[in-house]
Amino acid sequence: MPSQTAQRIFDSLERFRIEIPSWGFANTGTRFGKFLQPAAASTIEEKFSDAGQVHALTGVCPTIALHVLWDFEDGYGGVPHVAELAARYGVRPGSINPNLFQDQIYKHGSFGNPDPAIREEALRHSETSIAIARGLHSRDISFWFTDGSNYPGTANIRARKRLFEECLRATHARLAPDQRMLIEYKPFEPAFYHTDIADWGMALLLARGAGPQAKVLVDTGHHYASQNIEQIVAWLLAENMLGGFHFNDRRYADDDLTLGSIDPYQVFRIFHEILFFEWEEGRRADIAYMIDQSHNLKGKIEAMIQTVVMAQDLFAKAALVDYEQLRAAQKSCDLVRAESLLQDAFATDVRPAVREWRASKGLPQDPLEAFRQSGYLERISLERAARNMASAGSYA
Ligand code: RM4
Ligand code: MN
Ligand code: MN
Repeated sequence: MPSQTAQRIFDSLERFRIEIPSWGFANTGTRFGKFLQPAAASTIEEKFSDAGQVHALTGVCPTIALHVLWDFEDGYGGVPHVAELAARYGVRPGSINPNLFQDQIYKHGSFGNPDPAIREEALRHSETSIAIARGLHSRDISFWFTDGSNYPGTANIRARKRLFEECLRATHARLAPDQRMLIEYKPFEPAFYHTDIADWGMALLLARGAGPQAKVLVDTGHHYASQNIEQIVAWLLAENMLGGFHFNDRRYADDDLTLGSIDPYQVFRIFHEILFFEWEEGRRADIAYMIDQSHNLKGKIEAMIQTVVMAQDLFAKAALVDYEQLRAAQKSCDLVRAESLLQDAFATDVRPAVREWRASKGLPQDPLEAFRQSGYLERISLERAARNMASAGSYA
């Protein structure tokens, strides 16, 4: 491989970090049930331990996203324990994800709920989440709302929009100057008729209205089939409103499949838009790259390593696009040349250089193989099996 290409790959890997979600290590399922895995993590300590493995083997996952409620049973009281686990397992707390959907009170919504007492409760939870983030030196609080309705006429869509604007502004006012709030959108599920924050335009308007520290979070699974996600990314970048990603792949809906398992070229195109923007602007985009996946059939740690490796490969490929030539080809409307520049970069086998980079960092060249050899999975399977297999496999 010409050394210039290898150098570009190395440079791209030096800067690429991706956050893994605590919930990706836990038993999860579908609406129809859970398939229990003997090695799944069920405590916050086990999640940190598993995340620590992924980071130790890949070197690029220094932070773990945490879900309030699932990871902080005692709310703010859990902060010292989590800080201690972070030190012990070598991964820092990353984004803090409030949970405004699970409690019974949220049946008709949280920030969009017509009942002021429930909105108050939701605001209190958001405040706690911000305090947890501050206590753990986490910058980002990622909000995902399930708010919406299932049947026409049952909700006042405009009134709920106003309520969201108010509550998001109130939440923004609680942020410390160095914190950000990320607003995630999703077209449907669990609401099936209307969702209050259904797409990137709604998230963008609400983030703008909330205040300067609010940005949009793009979950790649949260789009209608065949939607052009990289265009959304390009627009959000141009508006300085892209805060971060939840990466996953999908075939039909919000499937939370392994990144790049269905359409790696799309992930490449997303990375390309970001790197092209950075080259043109001469500055880094401040983006939190995060994974939001749940593997109910694959081994969880293996799938997470597979995801991270795929993300690195695709990011490195995107870094190989020749921007000078691309700009010239776009200007002169040389369509085939312009398109080929992307295709050539995508077709480059970056894996040998990525392996070399890992070796240069003292990391295993093949993190998945290293994990399989490590004996970690066998050990935790023995330790956790009895508890896991005794837990509920059904949601009924
Ligand atoms: C949602 C959304 C959120 C995630 C939950 C578990 O579909 O993607 O980001 O926290 O799932
Ligand atoms: Mn998500
Ligand atoms: Mn999702």
